[in-house]
Amino acid sequence: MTKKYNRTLVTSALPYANGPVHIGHMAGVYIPADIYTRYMRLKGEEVIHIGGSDEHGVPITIRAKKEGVTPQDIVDKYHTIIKKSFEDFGITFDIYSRTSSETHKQTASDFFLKLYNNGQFEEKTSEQYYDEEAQMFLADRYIMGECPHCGNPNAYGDQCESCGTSLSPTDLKNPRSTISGSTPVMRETKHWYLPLDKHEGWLRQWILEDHKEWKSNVYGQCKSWLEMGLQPRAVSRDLDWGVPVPLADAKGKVLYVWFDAPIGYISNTKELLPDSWEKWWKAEDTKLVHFIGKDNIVFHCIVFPAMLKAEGSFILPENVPANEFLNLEGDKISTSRNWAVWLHEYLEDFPGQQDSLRYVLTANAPETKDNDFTWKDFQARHNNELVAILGNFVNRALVLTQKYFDNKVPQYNDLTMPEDIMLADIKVISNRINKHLEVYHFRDALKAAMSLARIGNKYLADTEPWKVAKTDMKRVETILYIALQITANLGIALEPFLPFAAKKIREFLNMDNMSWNQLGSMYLLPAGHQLNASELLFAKIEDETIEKQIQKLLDTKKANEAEAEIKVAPQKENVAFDDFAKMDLRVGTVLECTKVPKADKLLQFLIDDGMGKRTIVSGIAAWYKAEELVGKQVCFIANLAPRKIKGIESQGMILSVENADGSLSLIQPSKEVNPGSQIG
Ligand code: B3M
Ligand code: ZN
Repeated sequence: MTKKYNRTLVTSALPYANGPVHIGHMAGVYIPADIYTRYMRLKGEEVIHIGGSDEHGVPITIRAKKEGVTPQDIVDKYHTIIKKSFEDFGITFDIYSRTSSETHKQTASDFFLKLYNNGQFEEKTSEQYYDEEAQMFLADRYIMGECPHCGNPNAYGDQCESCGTSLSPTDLKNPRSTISGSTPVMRETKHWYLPLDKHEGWLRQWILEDHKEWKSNVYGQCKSWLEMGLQPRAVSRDLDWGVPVPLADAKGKVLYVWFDAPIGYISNTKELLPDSWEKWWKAEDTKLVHFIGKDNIVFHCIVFPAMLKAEGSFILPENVPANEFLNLEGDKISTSRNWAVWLHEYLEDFPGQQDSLRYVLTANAPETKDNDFTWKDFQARHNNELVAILGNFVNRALVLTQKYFDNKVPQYNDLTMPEDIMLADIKVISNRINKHLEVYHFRDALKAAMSLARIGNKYLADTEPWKVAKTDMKRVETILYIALQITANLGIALEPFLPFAAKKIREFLNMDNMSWNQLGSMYLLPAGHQLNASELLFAKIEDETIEKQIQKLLDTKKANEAEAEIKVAPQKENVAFDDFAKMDLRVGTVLECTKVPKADKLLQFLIDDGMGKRTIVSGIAAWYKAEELVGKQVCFIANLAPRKIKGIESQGMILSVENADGSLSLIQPSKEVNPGSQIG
């Protein structure tokens, strides 16, 4: 007996605010969540869709350090970009908030404290790498060293990206801190752990017995996690970016991002419904559905449910219909390698064509296994399905009505045999769309919706109203009456999938209201109903448009390969400190700078070296204009024996660094110093 729910709470994974959203996010999480939410709304169900940016975690702090900004700068930038992308693509959240909000910090803190005060955590002291220079404990991604498996000198503390082995920091040889470069030391630190092992019993029952209906990819992953046996999981980290652990003896510690992020669903609901959020999260007649990607299954089916159970007052998810991954042109989508189709960039190249991408990402969705997005397939599906089937049928039905009946719905006469069968088919299709949507089979649901257009095209091809018009207009009235009812059904059926096209169809039909339970009816538009002017729903995508996209990816691949080619020069032999101390390194101010005649690489500097003036010749003319360096400060070796370069006596060497692409950039003090200051 299926349980009766009075409301549905839809959540979709909170994307990390350290980069834009791409087609993998959309296919995996956000289009499915939006289809389901729109469907529930269309049915008149009480439903809310909760989303937001996940703004904590080490990747954000690493990006901030790399860009020389604060983590808040990073999340502010990408939260805005992500939010706009979702709006542009018609992903209908009831709220899209963020985990750096005050409401979230308070909610996550309170949640932690309730579990802490109820003794739901285990406290453990363990040894962790500490950077004495930076005076901070090092999260796994802040430690690099030699991979014990493949010798990669730049393996991370949690994984070696060249052989893929997952590691822990103590596995690394010659570990070094990515913050200060120094060798980290082990130091004791205390953290709080959620004892998942203690939740194993009820999780087994709840998932493996009570939720056999979950998608096989989700059920299977949970089963293997449970068979491996669950371990206590840390819910805190030594970091300065995140929700502070609300305990007196937790200075410098924050909630682990995967503890605080799912609580973001709750805090965002609180923001949306300050007075009534609890019924959505605590009443047994709420259906909670999490839309996520497969890498988040353990957090949404095991960790977060254990947190909710330990807290004691929350409901648990009814379903977690996670999708698998979408690849791009046969390769894994990767933010760091820029191997992605970014939503905001797609819209720059394909303005107003959100539905083409929504269509292909749904028709090709990785619902039970990883799938691949190629630009050729995108073009083929757009041209052969959206243009040739959907757009073509709608256009013919409307153009013929304009031509024969002055853009008004014609009379409806007796139906002969062929229509009866076809009309029955339309009813069957409408039921099929509902059935697929109910169980999150969005690919099948979209295919069923598109079959309405296929039936319409076949009907017009079989009845040929343009020929019949010569002899029997009564017959043409019936044919076009039916064709318009099918068009009206498309204006409803496509709403969850292609909201922009569905809206246009309804506008062409002058269909101001639309109710989902009318789907399958052949009486949506009464005879005499005035239609509006119409236009083509979709234009063909030409080869050169696609070639441009493919070329863009090839350029990215080349840039990645070039970067991968970069072999960092091996470290030179160690030198004794005394030898190093013989070098006299100084800062000087550029008084004059000119190009050396007939030497396109050389610049001649006159430097104020604090002791007087000196001339130095340097080979950086390819990368700097002489005039832009006057007044700047440069680092140089003062006691390098003078030598003649192109007849000019050069007294020392100006220091610059050579990048992988061979370009040179000057080494300069980060602040103005007195000329002649010594570098040590
Ligand atoms: N920020 C997204 C990811 O793993 C992660 C989801 C959190 S949902 C609470 O890509
Ligand atoms: Zn390795």
